[in-house]
Amino acid sequence: SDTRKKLLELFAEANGDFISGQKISEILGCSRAAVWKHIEELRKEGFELEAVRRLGYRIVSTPDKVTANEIQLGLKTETFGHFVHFEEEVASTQKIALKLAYEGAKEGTLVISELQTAGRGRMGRKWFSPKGTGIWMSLILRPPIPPQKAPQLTLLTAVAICQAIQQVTGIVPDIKWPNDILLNGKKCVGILTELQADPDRVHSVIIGIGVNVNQTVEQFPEDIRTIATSLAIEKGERIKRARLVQEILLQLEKLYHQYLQHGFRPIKLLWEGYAVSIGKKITARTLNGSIKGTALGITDEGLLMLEDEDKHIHYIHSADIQL
Ligand code: BTX
Repeated sequence: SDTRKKLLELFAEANGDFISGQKISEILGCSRAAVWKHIEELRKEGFELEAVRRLGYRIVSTPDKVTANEIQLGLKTETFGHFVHFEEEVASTQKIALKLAYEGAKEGTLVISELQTAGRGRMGRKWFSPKGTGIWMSLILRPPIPPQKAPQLTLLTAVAICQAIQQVTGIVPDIKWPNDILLNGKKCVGILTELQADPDRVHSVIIGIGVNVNQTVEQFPEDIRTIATSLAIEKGERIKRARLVQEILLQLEKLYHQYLQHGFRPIKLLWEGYAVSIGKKITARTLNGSIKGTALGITDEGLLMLEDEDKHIHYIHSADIQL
């Protein structure tokens, strides 16, 4: 609710200091009893709040949850994440975001869950999304761009996530074209962009983001244990997921505005700074077969340029890359 949002903003501004019950009720325009009720609800969600007579309330600690409250406490974006649709458990956040987009949800609407029972990867693959350990979220965008430019948003998202990971953990990740983010060569993030469009106009783009945050090695299923990792494994400590969500939203919003104003060029330069495959010999497995060659870079549209042994350059829209 709006009152709840204001209350969380107050606590964020107070930065761990006390705020008097009187002041809260004045600013929120509600009774002291109503303030108390909101405080009780936050406690039920796992927020630890201290109440001291005469001093008022202060937040001692926040739970490691990804509820709307957790995400909005201290969120610095202009619009991204200002509306959050949270559920404890979903089949896939993509499905919900698609439905909300269809019903007219605003740009920047975020769908997020603690657990996905049918998390989706690309080309019908599965994305493993266990409870309470990762970030499983979908963001609704409505970019005024022609549909063929939509793949650029996948690359933009990858850059934003790398910047956010760097901000929060100090670790510098690598990007493998088009949508993998790697730490020490293992996959830590997956991005899935789904487009709803007419031939000449984009209705919405759903940006699906999966980040392995606090999983231990044993918590990965055996078939991906050697190829997957989490931030906690690489960093050696747990990370507050909501904090990372906030940073991802902030970096995404910044890059998105930059992109709409200045186009893909500046994003491309940032992307190349994180890319591992460029200049290397790789194999690209596409739906029409495999191509071996040297990755020259990406085009201004975001396609991969691959030079084969006959010096022929292939422009690739979608593939899996083996280094
Ligand atoms: P992808 O097709 O590039 O990667 C999927 C492949 O990655 C799987 O086949 C498997 O080998 C491996 N994999 C599966 N789960 C994990 C994991 N947790 N960590 C590392 N590797 C894994 C990538 O697809 C796009 C994933 C997007 C996921 C988000 S989560 C929120 C949103 N909702 C939803 O259903 N999907 C997106």
